[in-house]
Amino acid sequence: MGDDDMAGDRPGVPGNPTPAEPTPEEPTTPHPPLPPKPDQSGPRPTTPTGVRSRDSYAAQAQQGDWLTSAQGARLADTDHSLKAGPRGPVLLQDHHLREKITHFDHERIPERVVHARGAAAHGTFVAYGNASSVTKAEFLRKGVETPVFTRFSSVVGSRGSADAVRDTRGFSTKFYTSDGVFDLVGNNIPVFFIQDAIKFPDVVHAAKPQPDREIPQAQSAHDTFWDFVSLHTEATHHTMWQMSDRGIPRSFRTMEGFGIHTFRVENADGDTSLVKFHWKPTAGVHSLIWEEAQMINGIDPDFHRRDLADAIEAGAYPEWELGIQVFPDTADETFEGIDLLDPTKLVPEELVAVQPVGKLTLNRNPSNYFAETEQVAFHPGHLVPGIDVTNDPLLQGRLFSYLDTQISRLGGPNFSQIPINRPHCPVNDMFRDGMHQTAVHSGVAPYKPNTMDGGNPFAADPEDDHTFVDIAQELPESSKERRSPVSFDDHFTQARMFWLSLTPVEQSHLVDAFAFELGKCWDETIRQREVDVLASVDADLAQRVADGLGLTPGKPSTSPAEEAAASPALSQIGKKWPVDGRKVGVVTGAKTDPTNVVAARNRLVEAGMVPLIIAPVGGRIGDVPIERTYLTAASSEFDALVVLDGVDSDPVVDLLLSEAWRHLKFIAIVDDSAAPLEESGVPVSGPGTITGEAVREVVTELKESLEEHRAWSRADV
Ligand code: HDE
Repeated sequence: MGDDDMAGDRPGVPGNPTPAEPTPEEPTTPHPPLPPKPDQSGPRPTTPTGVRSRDSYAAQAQQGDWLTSAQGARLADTDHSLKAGPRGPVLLQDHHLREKITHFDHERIPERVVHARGAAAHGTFVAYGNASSVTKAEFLRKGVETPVFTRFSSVVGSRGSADAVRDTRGFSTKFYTSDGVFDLVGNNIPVFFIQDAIKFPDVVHAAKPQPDREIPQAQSAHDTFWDFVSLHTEATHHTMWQMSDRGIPRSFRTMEGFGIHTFRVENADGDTSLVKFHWKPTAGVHSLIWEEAQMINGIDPDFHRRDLADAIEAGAYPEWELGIQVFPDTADETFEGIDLLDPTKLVPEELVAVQPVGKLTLNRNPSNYFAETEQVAFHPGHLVPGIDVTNDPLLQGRLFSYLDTQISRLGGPNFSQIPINRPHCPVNDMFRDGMHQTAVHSGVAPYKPNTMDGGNPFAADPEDDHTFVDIAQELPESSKERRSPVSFDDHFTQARMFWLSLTPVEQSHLVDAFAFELGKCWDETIRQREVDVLASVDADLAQRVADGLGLTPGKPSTSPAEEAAASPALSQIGKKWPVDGRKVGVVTGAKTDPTNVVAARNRLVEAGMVPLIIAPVGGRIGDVPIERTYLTAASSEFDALVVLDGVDSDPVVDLLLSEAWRHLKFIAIVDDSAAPLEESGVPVSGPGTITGEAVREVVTELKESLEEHRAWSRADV
């Protein structure tokens, strides 16, 4: 039998599944002539940032042009139940009514127990090739392009919760590689709450809404959360990140991602290394301001979801570089005293640089939320040749959990046959039957060894780089026990490192977040206990949080933080980033010169930003459409404001300007627009205020300023 025969990838080879055929575009039975299609030449539905392509609607349409039953019978009426006369009772024999309602009754599946609220997109990943020195993973070979599906999520809230809550975010990518599916299921925070998977139900039960009243939704600002984390101090490092600006990202597009755990990789020569995965957004790492986030949750609960979809729709494709930190695979799995198996620790980039190994571009929105974003099933055990797990006890537990949860969420063991989960390479797994089986398997011998199907499937060659072989690892002699390594005991030093790495304005946000969250706890002993925990991290931090709560910090624990060096890479402030896709509100008034409106729009577009024209009422100014009226404009939608000439004072304009000011947004003023500013109490020449005679001048200066994201010099710290 030749190599080709052994490939085992063709339908019809005994034992192979016949892959479910893609749904045909057209029904197979001939139609009588169809009625003319409805006129679709009218204006297209628009999204806030642009025109939605008709294709995305077309893709949602079902096959054919007729309304049919689930069995394909054409229907003439789906608006009326079958009744004994127009005023009579509904008849049990109404099979269409019963079929329609029965299906509707079962439309919901269990939401994810964590990460229920999410948004996703399709894209591609292109490898730079430099990772091949440490891993033989095919998708990391130079120039290889791999289709991907990435899902972002919050953790605590339920499926309908708001996007801009203070929480950790999930960042999961499914790589459909030619060697099988690889899932990188990470977060936007590089460390985790717990060190051992057995504590996951505890931390999640503590963070979820309290069981008596099922409140608060999607918040950690409540007693049970702080009760748990103040007692379980290994959570401290993660909690510091969550209370920092990282807990309220500006956009999924401006989040870093982290695989958290250390993975073991193997190159083509059989050499192994330990690696940590990082995602670096090309748009920079940016966050919201807490008051702004709270407003957004009321004004636009879909803020992150909308931002991702709109950006892709507008062609501003979100991008990240995948990076790796590489460590020698030593017997103690430790680097410079940092235990690489402890998921509450990171390795500062100043010690080991993050090397970019490829680029992810998200360029297509899902056609159907449920089919794709809801049904996608990630699993850290979806590995490819060249990448393997380590003994991190958190990762080990995840290897059980993700498969297990899909069985109840997706209704059985065949979830990998759902289109979004299907590998893009041949599958010949000998798994048979089960709920929702869609493959029509041929052959009679789904067992091994066999002769009945000619021996198929055949074991792959372990020497072949495309075969998954578990990377061998010698284990030290040990006893069976429930215990963590002593090196896991330091809960505070890296929390202190994080605190020391933040700029003063970031530190003050973190202090305010602790004071806010603990201030929402009813039980004073819980507030006090967390302040005492912070005393083990840093005395200044603990004192400032205590001041906000009217408390006095207790003594540090017997094993407080050791001296720590700052890691400047952990701060989000001080760098410059591209401004592409940033939204700028252009405030106009009844007397604004239309030529200035055109100029502002054109200059902002040329500079890569997205202008949104705001006017007292809707319509057009000259040829320029008005995108927001004084009724629909909200400051939280804009990264900056440009105020044009001829704007009269108005309560809405006052509010827009004063909120933008409080939230450290740049405000650019053209010509004689000082009057509305004075009315709103915004200083005309304060930090982050740009004034100029001409539109060109202020837009140029605005672009340079916005590269720093916010007017940090305005912050009151
Ligand atoms: Fe998860 N996690 N997790 N988790 N996790 C799930 O799987 C779990 C952990 C993460 O967009 C669930 O399909 C355990 C760390 C993301 O679909 C579940 C433990 C990290 C997502 C589950 C962890 C994550 C999940 C719920 C402790 C960052 C969303 C539904 C060992 C590295 C994926 C599902 C998506 C989802 C279990 C810890 C990230 C229940 C037991 C650490 C991004 O299986």
